[in-house]
Amino acid sequence: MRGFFDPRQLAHAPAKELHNGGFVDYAEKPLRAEIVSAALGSLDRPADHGEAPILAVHDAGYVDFLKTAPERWAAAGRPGDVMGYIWPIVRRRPLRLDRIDALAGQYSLDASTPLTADTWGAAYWSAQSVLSALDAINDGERAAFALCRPPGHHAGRDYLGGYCHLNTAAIAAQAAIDGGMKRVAILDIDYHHGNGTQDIFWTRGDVFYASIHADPATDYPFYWGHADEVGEGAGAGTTLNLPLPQGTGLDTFRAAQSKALAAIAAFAPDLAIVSFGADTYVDDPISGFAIRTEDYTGLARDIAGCGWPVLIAMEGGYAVDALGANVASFLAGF
Ligand code: OKP
Ligand code: ZN
Repeated sequence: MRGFFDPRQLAHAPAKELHNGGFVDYAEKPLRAEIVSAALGSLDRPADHGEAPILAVHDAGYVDFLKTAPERWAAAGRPGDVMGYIWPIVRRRPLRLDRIDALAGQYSLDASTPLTADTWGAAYWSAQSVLSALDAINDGERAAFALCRPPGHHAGRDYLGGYCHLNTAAIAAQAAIDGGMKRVAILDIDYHHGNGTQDIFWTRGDVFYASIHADPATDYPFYWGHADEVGEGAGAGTTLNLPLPQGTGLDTFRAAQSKALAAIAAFAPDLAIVSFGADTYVDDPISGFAIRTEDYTGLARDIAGCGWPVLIAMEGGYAVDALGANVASFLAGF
């Protein structure tokens, strides 16, 4: 299987994140990608597809914010990474404010996703990696892997969050459709619900979003991923949320995945994109499922057996010691 990764994706390295009322080391560290890249060996560098496929999904003002916020932050005399601390949840009036703190609130979902001067470049090449994986599928590969880091599924059209800036799965899905595919399915099997992907395709009938994740009543992102969220308008019925309790192991997870695969089969996609997070692993430090390294191969086989071309985009996975083996186990199923 061909895989894609660019070393420029490593440069994004925020110092700390806000966690449980204090600052801790940033969990989404460059080492994650180094370990996966080393475990897989031959990953190719992506081609540069430019900004157009990014702007086909993301708001231009938001993209400008990602590019310019770090220098504006520094110009305001701030020593650390860019982090919002006020969120315009009330939205009383459509104000257009220019103060960096106001913009950080407008364009972010949480305070666990700091920006550095290297974030835009890393996110840009993460998006190029997923676009090159799509190229490989268009060239006839049945499966392709993108080592996306930073990850993408929490990023919406105009917001960052959950360690994510550009929604790589969404960028690939939109590019596939713009390239002539009629229907694309996204299967999100990261431990966390992919709120950004869901939001982006909420009213779309041509992109099916199915997610298996920890119950948002107990886990991030809390406000998305409940079972009654099914899409609206032309997208009514093309969102499927299967929340599972903390402690979920292989059997329950696999049964949920079979349900998702059956729903996707009924949708008859031209392409399936898997948002793959290895944070369902039993020893993941920030998650609570109980999938074991050897389990990932069977889960991937179930997906491969459906017969669609499959693009695998990396999302989370924070147990760095096991991350290489977990990703290799999953890809072995294809
Ligand atoms: C990203 B992905 C405070 C809690 C914030 C954010 C979790 C993001 C997970 N540290 N945690 O889905 O793996
Ligand atoms: Zn996750």
